[in-house]
Amino acid sequence: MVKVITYGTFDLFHEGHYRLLQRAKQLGDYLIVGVTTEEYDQTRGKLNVIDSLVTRIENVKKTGFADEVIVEEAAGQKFQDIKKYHIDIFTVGSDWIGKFDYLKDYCKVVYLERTKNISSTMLRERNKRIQRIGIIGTGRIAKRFMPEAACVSGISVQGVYNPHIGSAESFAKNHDIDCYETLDDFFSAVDAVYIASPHQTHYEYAKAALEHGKHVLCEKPMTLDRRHAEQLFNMAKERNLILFEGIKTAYCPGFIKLMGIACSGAIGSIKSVEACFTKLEDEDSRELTDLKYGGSMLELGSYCLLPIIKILGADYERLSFDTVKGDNNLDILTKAYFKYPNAVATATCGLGVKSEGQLIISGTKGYILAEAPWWKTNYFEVRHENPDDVEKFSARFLGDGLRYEISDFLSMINGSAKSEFKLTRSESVAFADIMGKFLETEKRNLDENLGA
Ligand code: C2G
Repeated sequence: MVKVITYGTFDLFHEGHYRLLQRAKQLGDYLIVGVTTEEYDQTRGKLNVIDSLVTRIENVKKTGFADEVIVEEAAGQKFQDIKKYHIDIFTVGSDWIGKFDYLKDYCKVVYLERTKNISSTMLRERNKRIQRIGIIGTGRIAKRFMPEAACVSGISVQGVYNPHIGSAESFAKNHDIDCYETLDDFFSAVDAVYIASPHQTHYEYAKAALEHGKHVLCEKPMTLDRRHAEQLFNMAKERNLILFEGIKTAYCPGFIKLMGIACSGAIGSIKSVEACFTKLEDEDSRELTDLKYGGSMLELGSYCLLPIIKILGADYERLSFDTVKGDNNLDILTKAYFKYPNAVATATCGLGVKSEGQLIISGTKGYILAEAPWWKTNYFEVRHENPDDVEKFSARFLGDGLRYEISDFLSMINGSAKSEFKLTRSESVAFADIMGKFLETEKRNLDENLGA
């Protein structure tokens, strides 16, 4: 008798799960299915699981393919189960290719092709809660989105669009999703859109997506102009759609905790925020060669502006920028200075200059220090005059962290407003306004230099 084992969360049971179990059963004579507990899913960073363990087990049983259902409670259990149940074949979907090769020492490992499209008929009939998402753009950040989206229950990445069809095709092939020749075809296949294209294209794509009735998660900076940001938010509101700027830091648990502590009075009244993020880029990279939309501020500014605007607001009295330029006149280092009625702030970002990337929030009773990479907040300290008086805080930050914003995006689509405070519409508009002011200042400086 050939014994097969497979595992999964099987949340919001859908045709991908059904087909996986059907083929798993066909691999042998006896199929054991391990269903994950909520606790295990939390530790492995799977977010937004909706159905209870009991419901998920029932759904697996209803298929009739499982001869036995067990519960998967912890990492490392797979190896034990293989020994305990004398398993011949371990199988799982192709979204896990390579990840379970270590089990090959104990049994055969088979990756079954994952089901590419969760069909709309099935969604309509059985499960309206799964959102089909499409990606616009095929760059680095789009690649990171794929494994992160796989950690969020209730979302299915359907396909990708890029006007350079060759790039779309190879991305689709690598990630086992569809690609589309026209934007219309793309929009008709999805419920929501993730925009990960070059900065200057965000506005047009977001507008088109909203016009097609799609929810939008847009990479930062969402737009480079206040009016554009306002217009998009108005369009989303009129159409009852979610528009969400993807600054991952804003949604990660550690940063939310840090904001909570900062605003709790623990360091008194806040008088200064200093945020610095530097990341040395290759001289030939897009970030350092795109003369119109490259440079440090447009690339990294959103992260540094986030704690400043969240804590001190957008009613600053004065804002100015100083930049250091590379040979091609792009800013390799930018400092933005904010003067508030009773506080100050600086945002420092560099693609061609390296520095200590810290977030320091100073108050009348103490300060908060978050070391780099504070934009992936997993640890920070609250310090006081007495150097021994240090409170330490830590929080989980899993993977690339995009899963947190994806999960919040999804829960907003599903009607929960609980995540709205993490990055508000007016904060996003303030960021767009600052980016616009930065571009204007740069243009003015360039004109003056040319005139001189
Ligand atoms: N699956 C699929 N097609 C889809 C979606 C999922 O074939 N469109 C497969 C997955 O590859 C997995 C199974 O269905 O083999 C269950 O998927 P999930 O519920 O998403 O569980 P997962 O997080 O993949 O758990 O220990 C847990 C396992 O390692 C995998």
